[in-house]
Amino acid sequence: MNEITKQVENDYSAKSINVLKGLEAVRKRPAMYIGDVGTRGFHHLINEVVDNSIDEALMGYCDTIKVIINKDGSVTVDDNGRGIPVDMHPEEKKSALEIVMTVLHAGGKFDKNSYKVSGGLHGVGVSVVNALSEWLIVEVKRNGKLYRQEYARGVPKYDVKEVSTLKKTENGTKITFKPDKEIFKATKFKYDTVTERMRELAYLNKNVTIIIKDEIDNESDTFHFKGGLMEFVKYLDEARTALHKPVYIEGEKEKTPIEIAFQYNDGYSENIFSYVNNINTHEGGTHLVGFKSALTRTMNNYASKNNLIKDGKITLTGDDFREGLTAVISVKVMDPQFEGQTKTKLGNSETKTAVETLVNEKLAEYLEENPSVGKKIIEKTLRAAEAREAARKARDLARRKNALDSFNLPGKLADCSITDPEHCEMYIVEGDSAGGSAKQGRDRRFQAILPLKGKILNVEKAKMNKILESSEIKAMVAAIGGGIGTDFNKDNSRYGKIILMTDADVDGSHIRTLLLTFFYRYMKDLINMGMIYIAQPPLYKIKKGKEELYAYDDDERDEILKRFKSQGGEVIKNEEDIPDESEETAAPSKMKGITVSRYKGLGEMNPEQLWATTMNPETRTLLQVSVESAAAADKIFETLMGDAVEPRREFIEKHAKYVRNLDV
Ligand code: 0RA
Repeated sequence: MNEITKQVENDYSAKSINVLKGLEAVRKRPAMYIGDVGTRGFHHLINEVVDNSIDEALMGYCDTIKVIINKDGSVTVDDNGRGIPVDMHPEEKKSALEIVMTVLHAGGKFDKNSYKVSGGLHGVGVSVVNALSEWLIVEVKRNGKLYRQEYARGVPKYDVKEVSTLKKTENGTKITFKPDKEIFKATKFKYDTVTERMRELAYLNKNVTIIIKDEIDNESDTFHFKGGLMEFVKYLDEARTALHKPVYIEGEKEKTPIEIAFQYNDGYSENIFSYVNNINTHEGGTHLVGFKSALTRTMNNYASKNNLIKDGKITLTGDDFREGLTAVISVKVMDPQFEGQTKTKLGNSETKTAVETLVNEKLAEYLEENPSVGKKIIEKTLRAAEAREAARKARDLARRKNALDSFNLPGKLADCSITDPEHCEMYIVEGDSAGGSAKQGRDRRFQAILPLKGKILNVEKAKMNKILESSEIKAMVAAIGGGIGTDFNKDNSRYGKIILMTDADVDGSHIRTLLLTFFYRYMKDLINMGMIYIAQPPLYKIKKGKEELYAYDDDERDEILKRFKSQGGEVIKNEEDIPDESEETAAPSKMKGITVSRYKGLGEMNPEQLWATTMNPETRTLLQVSVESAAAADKIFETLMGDAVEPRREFIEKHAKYVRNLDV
């Protein structure tokens, strides 16, 4: 062997070792690459693969993406893009395909000029999915041939091989992977979770058709929206009454492709969703700032030019122009800089100028051509300005009475003794009797209890001044202490966790939805920062002799019953309608009897039981409320709480089987 080949050999083995080290790093700390190993990270695997196909589509090479949840729990993502290159890499002596599939962040090296993401959790590359999969198979159609390679936990089983010759020049990439159960707790992809993102991607990329199929639950959908964001906005406002057809703006400025659609409805909330390279920028950023300032400026110019503000005293502010506004802004940025606490805030300053210039230009044009829409918007905005004035007065009045101030804590709040918010939590409890038990059962050092009487106001249908008159809402605002609405500042929250504890019945879930709607609309940052939780009280108490166990769902109850029965017990008292043959042949009242009782409300538990089952941090389970897709959450609240009856009926019928544990 001469010197040169030896050198190559050494490099080659060194590189192989690096690949293994890379895979090991991903498997050791998966959360660093995909956020977490819970349901979210699990579903993120699909998004990661689909994002690569979407990148192909963005460059105009791919128009159809199929996502299939297979019977064995694996997922196939199949696109008709160019196909991952398969040629040999001269230095590494490996197929480019193998490198893309096994080396962290290798994808970008082959393909520089695209709108890819830098930073954040997206765009880590398909090699991460490979490393976290029990097995993965990639098939590439390219150069009139079909190529294949398989991997086990990221390690290739064989070199890339040519499998067959294709008749015509078909191109594409097909990736099938099975998430590794050594890494993920979840094993089943939820159709609705996957669908939500696929629908969103189809709205954001109007040239793409996305087909999704679930071979386990036999569901499927095809998404293709010719109208792009125009249709997205209509979909978001389906349950609202729109005042006009969506305004649609599309163009490119400073090499930044920009697409925007918006419309006004007869409601009061502001719903603007912004995206950069298909990623939801929850915290907004320069593209959003550009849009807002162009909207305010152009609309104000239009109003004064056409003498639409008769009362000289009124000035229309940005907030006025966003009341009842539903908008989606999508930009494609070459080198996006993400900032903010969750890295979802765009920082590129040139993007502000780009969006602002385009909207100023196109919106002015649109208003000239559609004067009736312009007039309607200005009228709506004038009413918003009047309501704002009324709300300001109501807030001032409430403030003067200190009603919203945490200096004046509500009487029914049982506060905790520690004051460091990071260690404090507040339970919002349905009803005075459960509130009483919670007050006695709690650890008063760090747990505060705020009992609420029955149903709170539906904020989806109320204006700010009405909201500020509601005593239950005033109590929550004062107890939390961070203000409300545009004034809200999560850093002033007196508690790090706010836990909703409602009964496990229809009323309880309604109250919970009302509370979540309130937090989503008026203290959204608490949700963004994961500070809102839902308590999980048990559904059953199962007793055998002195032993008492709690079950949080039917499966757990059956599990416990099975164990008790195997120890020689028989159900003697079944207070619930449990289909159970042993009920018929109830045992004589011997010691071995089992009692099953169902908790109908929190109030049925005594303070000790409530502590042990639901409040003790060592043993309780809490559900953290997160907004996976803000657009989807908005739609859920609007549909469940809004005026339109038909979409609500449809929604409930479609989701009837999920509504029991509907998470937003
Ligand atoms: C690297 C380079 C090129 C395409 C791709 C990767 C690619 C990756 C994935 C993942 C799923 N589908 C995909 N399709 C393509 C460019 C290839 C060229 O220049 O022809």
